[in-house]
Amino acid sequence: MRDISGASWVASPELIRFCESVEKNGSLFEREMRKLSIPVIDLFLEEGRIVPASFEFSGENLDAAEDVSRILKAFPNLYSATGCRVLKASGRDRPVVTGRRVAVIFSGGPAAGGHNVLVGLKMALGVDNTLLGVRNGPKGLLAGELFEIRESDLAQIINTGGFAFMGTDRTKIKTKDQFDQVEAVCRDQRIDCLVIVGGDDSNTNAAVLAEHLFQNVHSDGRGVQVLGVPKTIDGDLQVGDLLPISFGFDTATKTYSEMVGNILQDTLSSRKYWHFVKLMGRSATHVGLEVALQTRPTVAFISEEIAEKRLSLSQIVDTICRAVARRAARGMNYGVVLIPEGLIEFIPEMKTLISELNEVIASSSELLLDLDTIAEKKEFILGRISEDSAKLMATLPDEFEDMLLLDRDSHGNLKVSQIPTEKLLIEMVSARLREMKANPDLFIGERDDRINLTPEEVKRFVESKFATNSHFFGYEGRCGAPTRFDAAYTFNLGLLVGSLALAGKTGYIAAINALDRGGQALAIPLVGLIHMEHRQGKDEFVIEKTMVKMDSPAFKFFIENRERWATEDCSASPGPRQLWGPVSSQLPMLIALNQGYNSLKFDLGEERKIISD
Ligand code: FBP
Repeated sequence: MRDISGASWVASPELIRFCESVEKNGSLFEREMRKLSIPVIDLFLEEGRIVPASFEFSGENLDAAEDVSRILKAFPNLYSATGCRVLKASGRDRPVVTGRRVAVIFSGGPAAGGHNVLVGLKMALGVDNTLLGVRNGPKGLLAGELFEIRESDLAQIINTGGFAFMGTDRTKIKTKDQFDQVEAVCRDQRIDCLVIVGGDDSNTNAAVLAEHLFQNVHSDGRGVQVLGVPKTIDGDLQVGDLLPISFGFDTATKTYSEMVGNILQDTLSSRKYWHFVKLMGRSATHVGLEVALQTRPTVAFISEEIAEKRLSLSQIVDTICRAVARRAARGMNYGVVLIPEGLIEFIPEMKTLISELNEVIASSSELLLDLDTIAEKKEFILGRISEDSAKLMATLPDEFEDMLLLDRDSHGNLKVSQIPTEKLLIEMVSARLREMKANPDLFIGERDDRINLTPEEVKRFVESKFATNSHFFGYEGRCGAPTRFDAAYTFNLGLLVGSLALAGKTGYIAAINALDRGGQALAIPLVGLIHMEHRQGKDEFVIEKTMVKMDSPAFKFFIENRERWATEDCSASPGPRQLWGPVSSQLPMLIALNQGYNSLKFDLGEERKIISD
């Protein structure tokens, strides 16, 4: 008789050897990724070799975001060094520098392409200068955790996702002691230039550090240059047409778009679920807008529009219920709703409620500790907020009430990103649909504020099922292997920031624009981006986050089409990220639309094999 238990199976020795080598060198995919050629901006090439660029005034001055007298007071050295003048990279008089020590740090959340910044930076510095990596982000910088990045490391990290090679964290360097600590580390490790790869907050920190370290760090009176590289999947670090996008946005949105596209295909196949998908992206809704443009979901909310139109939570619930009822009336009991991560904070009444709760909880923290039960704490807090906020609280499901009351971060703020808004909306929409089905006459009819359905459609809606699933797509998008755009963009950003380091510049963020026509490498002065904002009761200098603009071509395209997406099945499935072939050169739609490009195709120069086999 044949043994079918598997006990006598023998694996092929050849295959075992192959599996062992995959185990050592990463997956087949990772191996092939390392070999992927990368487009290089023409300017960084000379006789086929990669070389650093020099810089000259581009002819463009930024309109300072802040009153210049305030900037001069807070950043006197930096302002005198850079002013608001934008520089452009040039192939003339390339810097010939040796012996410079540059340290690079990742700051904040991971984003795809960070490792290619390191590869580009190292190649721009060449063999005559040293690149040091900082372990574990700003926390590691304060502790002086630096190591040398060697040429042999590049072959391992090129085109790989995540920030794993060095690690990252969110420590904010803000106290005088911390600035002095950074200064001491720079002195001890003889650092000439610090490159900060981060988002709006980290680049604000870069400006403050650039001012602090401007001079007298080393015994000969020299300071330390500080430069920034624009990173964040949120896409909210943009400077008009000078800096169209931060790196990591393309990979994150293509990853989410694939997942949302697949779910849309599932709804069309099984025809029985409504999926509520929350998308990472913190406050701004660039991620949500791009995914909506790519996939055409049934309903998608843009937080900035909610704030602009001052929509209430109840109106948001109503928008979904109308789409559900209209579709149910036609026998379509399925759909996908996209919800931005920060939605809650943009609903004016919720914003007021959250800030009132924050204030009561912060000012009564000791009294609250003395109360034993959640019910007692709840009664105490609810008695101290406005009547409108208390009424709004009463409409929220219990689980969310508790979350709003109790969960605070170390600064005393509500952890909004952890609020499962997708589940909150499912509960509220389900409750409203039950009401609508029980009393259809109150909601359906010919008046403008009602849904106009025929008696037969009303019957179909009342008898319909509303089955739901919730999802949160976030961390999945931050560390995937970079798309071809992010791989190329970050490698060139690395070459650019390395060139700025060799050219002795400080207080700039590296930027590349003209993404559809070969790429133009620029340096934007950080002081030109800084403005004053009131945060947690204090005035602070910050780089403002770029939000979705209501008059932007991408948003207008979305609103012109969303009604059709809600009623008809016209979803798109962008599929998995492509690294080879025609689809691989596609830019985010939002960027191409807003920058006025003629096509979605990016062009950052000719492809080069960066590391030889
Ligand atoms: P950065 O702006 O630092 O790149 O982080 C972006 C982000 O991914 C947000 O979209 C999200 O809200 C947040 O990080 C989550 O942070 P954490 O890693 O601390 O959970």
